[in-house]
Amino acid sequence: MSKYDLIIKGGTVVTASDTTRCDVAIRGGAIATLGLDLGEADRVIDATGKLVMPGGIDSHVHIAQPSGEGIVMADDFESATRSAAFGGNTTIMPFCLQENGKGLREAVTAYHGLADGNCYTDVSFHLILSDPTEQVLGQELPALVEDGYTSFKVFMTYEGLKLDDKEILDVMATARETGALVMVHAENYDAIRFMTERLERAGKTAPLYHGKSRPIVVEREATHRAISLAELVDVPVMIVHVSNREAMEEIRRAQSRGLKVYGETCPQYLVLTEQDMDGLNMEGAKYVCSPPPRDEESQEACWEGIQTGVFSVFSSDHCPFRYDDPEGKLIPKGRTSFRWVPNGIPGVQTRLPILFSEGVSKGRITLNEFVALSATNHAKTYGLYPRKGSIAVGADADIAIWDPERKVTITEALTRDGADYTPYEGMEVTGWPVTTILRGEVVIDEETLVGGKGYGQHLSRDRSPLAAPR
Ligand code: DUC
Ligand code: ZN
Ligand code: ZN
Repeated sequence: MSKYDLIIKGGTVVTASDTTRCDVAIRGGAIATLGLDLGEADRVIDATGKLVMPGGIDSHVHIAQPSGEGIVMADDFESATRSAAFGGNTTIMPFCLQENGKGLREAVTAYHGLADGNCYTDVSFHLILSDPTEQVLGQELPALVEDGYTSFKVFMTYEGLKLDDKEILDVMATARETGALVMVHAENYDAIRFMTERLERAGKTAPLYHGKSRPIVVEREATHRAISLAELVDVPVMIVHVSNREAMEEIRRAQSRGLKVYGETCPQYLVLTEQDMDGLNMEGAKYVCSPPPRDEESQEACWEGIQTGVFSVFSSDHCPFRYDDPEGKLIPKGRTSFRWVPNGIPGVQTRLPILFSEGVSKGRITLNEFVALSATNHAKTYGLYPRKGSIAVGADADIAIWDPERKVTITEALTRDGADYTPYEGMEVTGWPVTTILRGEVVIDEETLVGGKGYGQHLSRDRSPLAAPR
């Protein structure tokens, strides 16, 4: 019998802190040894000339989430996790949405019904609180945190999802008591309603006006308010999907005052702009997401936030709808106003190639920063570390092997999610994940799917030290 199940030989191992020429030996799904001349294994993968990095963790994706009457999300757990694996990911973190008037536990049970046995990667659920009743905050939530659902998202906008400030304070207080982390979608609901009504009255209803209805000030104000509420409660907070300088500066200022305020940005804020929503007919709907893509200055600001550590996590906010589909972006009501166009774009597979190419290959970030932003910081922030997010003895053998020189043109044909388009069509990237390994099992082998659906598991998480009050 061989000493190991698998050895990855000849590659350069990159973690958030180190870059080392060594081999990786795996046994029983975990990393057993790092070194040279490790001996025999059942299988050896030659990674000469390649980078051996922790499998990506995407801590912000939406799968099979109810999204309004007549609208259906493009992915189920099978297609989303398949696409994630092709993109070099080994864990993704979708949301369990509490539907209004219903309980949270009910939502969690329903999502497990959809996910269990259907995943190519590991998954771990966040919760979305839309109805924080006394029962939910006093009983359901503490029990769920105890069970390993240690983070939840609140929305400051959207009909049916939006919480008012008092409700957010109540949720934050519960997070403080239970040790969970609150994620905030920061946009001002009333300001968006005000702008939307004015634009519609002026006949400005095309997808382009989605961006005009929620300008930067709307996000900046809500970001400031969310941080202030968290400060009042003395609880850490994660501001998700930050799109521009003003919101980024709010987070930076809070961090410089010693507050535990974390920031996330996404590919759409680095490479798309508002102009993408200005397509012929309804083409612009393909890029409608919230917050909306901004302008080139905002892209620069997001890079600055990445380079200076204001943003510790880089996620996709994968939220896929088919384009050419009356249950997707072309829902008939969407032609009457941007307000009805489903918000969200696909991107779980393209997140890391875009960050690698625009970041590492173009010299904006180091390889180690790439690993921190793509995996390690997600694991640390959300209570998966040290089991996930690094290449270290004893950790799960979750590994992506990258060809740093490989040039690829992103196309719809290449993306393996359930959407019928990619917002990054035609983009050329340098650097591509070729092999993805989940807990020692090869899922993607030289760009071919070989893994079994159902090997992916749900992960219950610890409370993160980053979620503890100061
Ligand atoms: N917020 C998200 O986090 N994802 C998609 C849509 C939205 O508003
Ligand atoms: Zn959001
Ligand atoms: Zn999202």
